[in-house]
Amino acid sequence: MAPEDAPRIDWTREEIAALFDLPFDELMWRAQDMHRRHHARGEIQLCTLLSIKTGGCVEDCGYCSQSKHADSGLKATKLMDVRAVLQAAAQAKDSGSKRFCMGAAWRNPKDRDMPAIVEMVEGVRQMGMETCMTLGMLSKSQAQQLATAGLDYYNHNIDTSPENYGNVITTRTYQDRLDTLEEVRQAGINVCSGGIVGMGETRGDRVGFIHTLATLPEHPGSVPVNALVPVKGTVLGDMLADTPLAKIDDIEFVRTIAVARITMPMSMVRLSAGRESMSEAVQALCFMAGANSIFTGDKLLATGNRGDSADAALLAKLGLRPMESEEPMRVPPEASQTVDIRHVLAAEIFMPFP
Ligand code: SAM
Ligand code: DTB
Ligand code: SF4
Repeated sequence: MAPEDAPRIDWTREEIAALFDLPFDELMWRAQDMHRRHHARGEIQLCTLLSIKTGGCVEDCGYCSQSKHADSGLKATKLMDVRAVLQAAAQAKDSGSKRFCMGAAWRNPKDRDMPAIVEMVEGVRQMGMETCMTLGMLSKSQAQQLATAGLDYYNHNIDTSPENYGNVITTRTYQDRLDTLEEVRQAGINVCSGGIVGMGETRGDRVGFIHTLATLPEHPGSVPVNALVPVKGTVLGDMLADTPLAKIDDIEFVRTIAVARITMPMSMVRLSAGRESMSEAVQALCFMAGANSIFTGDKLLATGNRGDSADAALLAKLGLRPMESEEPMRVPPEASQTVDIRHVLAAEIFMPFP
């Protein structure tokens, strides 16, 4: 790796703001160039999400339909049965998913939940899929139990900048989130952390959001960037319904993806929630900007998603391929300068989903 490509964790806010300020074509060029240096070009990882415990959450995240504080009408459920989770995972594998993410609407897991959670991780790993869990805050011992079970990634988002955080969530602090990320890292589990744009935050908040992630002791292996899905009955969903102008500008969303790619070159950048209402052209720009993972299927956790056939058609239209390997292929910079015949061949024989 060329020295200028080594991941940096000393980014300043000024440098990140300057990236956001670049002319759009220059920003896109730099992001795509960085992407090709570190990732197999044209490959998108397909992930499936399953809500293993829905609704009734005591936290007050202003975007979330699963919070007890929201008036979204969502019915709370108990933790799913291990067998049902493994059945859903088997179906996801059959439809081509390489990564299975399990999410629970908890502030944190209770110790009595851990044996079932561990069985879920072990079962999904045995199917050969990458595993990710998002269960809220973790204690050291819970992080260690998940690591021992073989969990690949733990998702816990910082969601926004430190300054904006208190406008979105009051029941746990930014530091609580960073502490959980540190427990996860120390347990040896890959960190998955990102956030939401389109919550009425400023450009400065988006700079601060990326700055927090890009200056962690190690970059998160995975960075989900969600576009707010406005849900009626949530603080932010209602705010957006009342002030439609607060909706994030499409180009600004793409810029956020590009800056994430440039500042965290090795990370998977996941184009996560919000694709259902995103045009295909904007999604295509996000892939050009370096997003290389999506959630497939017609449901995320509690909200809708585009569905497999629409996504298969989009990837085919764009000539993108579902990622085969579990981990992104690290392409040495020298190789990225020349045409790699494997990609050409793969593109020629590409069939959308298996
Ligand atoms: N309860 C756990 C927690 O918050 O850590 C795990 C699940 S939670 C649903 C995971 C993430 O999904 C949140 O941190 C947030 O970034 C994202 N999210 C939740 N609701 C969303 C919405 N309406 N629109 C966009 N992203 C959302
Ligand atoms: C993340 O950052 N996005 C995914 C995953 N992590 C768990 C979840 C998005 C949830 C969107 C709203 C919902 O369906 O409840
Ligand atoms: Fe609870 Fe997670 Fe929703 Fe926040 S985002 S209310 S912690 S389920």
